[in-house]
Amino acid sequence: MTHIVVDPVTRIEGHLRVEAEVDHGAVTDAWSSSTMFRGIELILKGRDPRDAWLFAQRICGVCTTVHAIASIRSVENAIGARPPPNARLLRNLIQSAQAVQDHVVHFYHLHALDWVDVVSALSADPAKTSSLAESISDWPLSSTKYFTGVKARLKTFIDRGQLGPFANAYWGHPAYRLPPEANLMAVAHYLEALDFQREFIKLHAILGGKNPHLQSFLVGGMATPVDPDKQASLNTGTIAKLRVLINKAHDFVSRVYIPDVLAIAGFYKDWAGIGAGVGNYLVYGDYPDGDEPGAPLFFPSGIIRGRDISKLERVDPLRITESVKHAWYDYRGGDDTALHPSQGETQPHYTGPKPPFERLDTNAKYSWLKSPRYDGQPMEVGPLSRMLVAYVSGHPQVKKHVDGALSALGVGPTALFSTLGRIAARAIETIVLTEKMQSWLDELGANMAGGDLRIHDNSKWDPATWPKEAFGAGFHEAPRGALGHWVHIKDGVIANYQCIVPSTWNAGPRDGAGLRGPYEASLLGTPVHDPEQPLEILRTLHSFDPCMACGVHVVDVKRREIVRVRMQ
Ligand code: NFE
Repeated sequence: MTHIVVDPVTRIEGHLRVEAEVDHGAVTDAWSSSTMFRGIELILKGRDPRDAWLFAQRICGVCTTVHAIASIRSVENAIGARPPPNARLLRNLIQSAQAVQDHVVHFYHLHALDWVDVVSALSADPAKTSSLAESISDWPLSSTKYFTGVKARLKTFIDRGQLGPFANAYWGHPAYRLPPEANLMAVAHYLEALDFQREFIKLHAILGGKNPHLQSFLVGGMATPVDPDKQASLNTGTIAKLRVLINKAHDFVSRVYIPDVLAIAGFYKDWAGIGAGVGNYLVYGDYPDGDEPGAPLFFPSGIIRGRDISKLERVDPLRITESVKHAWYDYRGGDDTALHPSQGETQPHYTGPKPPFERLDTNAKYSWLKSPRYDGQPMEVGPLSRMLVAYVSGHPQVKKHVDGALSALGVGPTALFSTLGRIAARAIETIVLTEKMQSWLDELGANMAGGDLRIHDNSKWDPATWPKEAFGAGFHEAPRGALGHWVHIKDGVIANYQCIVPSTWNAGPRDGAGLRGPYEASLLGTPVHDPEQPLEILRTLHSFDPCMACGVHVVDVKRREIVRVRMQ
């Protein structure tokens, strides 16, 4: 039995530590620990709820926008504000752009190097790489000359000993299986994806002033003026620019991202049987396709339990609780209570070992993440959950792409319950969104052309119109999964605020009943060829696209004052 510590897990956002027991070449137990503390809930107390989104959005710079949207929805839910159709469409466009950019960056820049051996690409034959690329896609950057250039660029990097983004990996590890030509093709697309994501996210700059942390949200609507004929508004010209960006995204995703995922997956089909995890999938649903309460959601909500895709359960958010049995927090009612987020508490209390330390005491508290549960059960959230729930709901676009991917790989739907399933689901979600974005843009253009320029409902803007006390919940499908914000407003200010973010669902520690969280459960049985180079553990962890910054914030263990900020 070997005890492995992976700390920090790199190529993620934030700080994650994983400890695992390995016996006879496979993981027999695992513990996931987030090593930073988030304090945004405490910062929000006493503030004007209309300002909350500006603070909440700073929870993370990777899934920027998502906490703004969840926050605004929670406040709108509490005070009864209803955004007009144009605001819904602007939000759908901003959210979907966020997901598309985030998923492309995740696949190429955070995850691909677990499957692609960059150093092996140096021995690739550019002519054979060109034939391979042309056999899987009609993407124009595929000539022998092009790949010769990429190879030379890579060689310059490596000869200088400055691996830059390619440093700190397990190059040459026997678990890498791609031939050199596939590795070179993937490296070329890694570099292209850098340019793609920078260009595509201009959509956020157009709709929100900047990226990250867009500035155009507003409780009750949006602050992006729309008028086909005004220079200072979103007008006919900017709609045309957005259309170009969306078309280019669809092009890149359908001709590069999807073919790469299928090509790489073809060499790693055994990973369709590894990394399944808890087998319960939770989706709040998102992208409203109408303006009345209860309007259909483009990605439907639902729960699948025990990998049973013959049944879909309705989500009841009142069944959500959080446990701090193994998290560095106190609850007034003690460690054995589990609280609904509307009654949630954030009382940090670090009781772990003093750094530097070798091992966490995993029988005690061991993470800054709480353990969210639904009906007391751990739930996986994210693109795989969304695509499973949509697939089971009979969503036509999702069904088309899921069936296409399964038949291309020659596997059945149960292959989705795996590390590879998460990767494929993320790619499928990206193509489905790039297809759908056009229609939201069309709808927005048509509204503007028809003279509907409303972007904000200000009937609830004045706190005098609010109840003396109100509770609200805001739900959103962030790139990494189901996100919820809960707000309690009293006398016009925030009395309590709680967030349960996707990475808390997925990366949280064991709960009061000792049940493992999704990361912990998904690592069971993972093969580990060499405990000194736990590449396989990274594969499964990265397939969730971890973001600890969303789950936590910043702590200085010596409690030194780093900066003092005075707010008026
Ligand atoms: Ni910081 Fe996040 C997303 C949220 S966390 S990345 O997506 O919410 O899982």
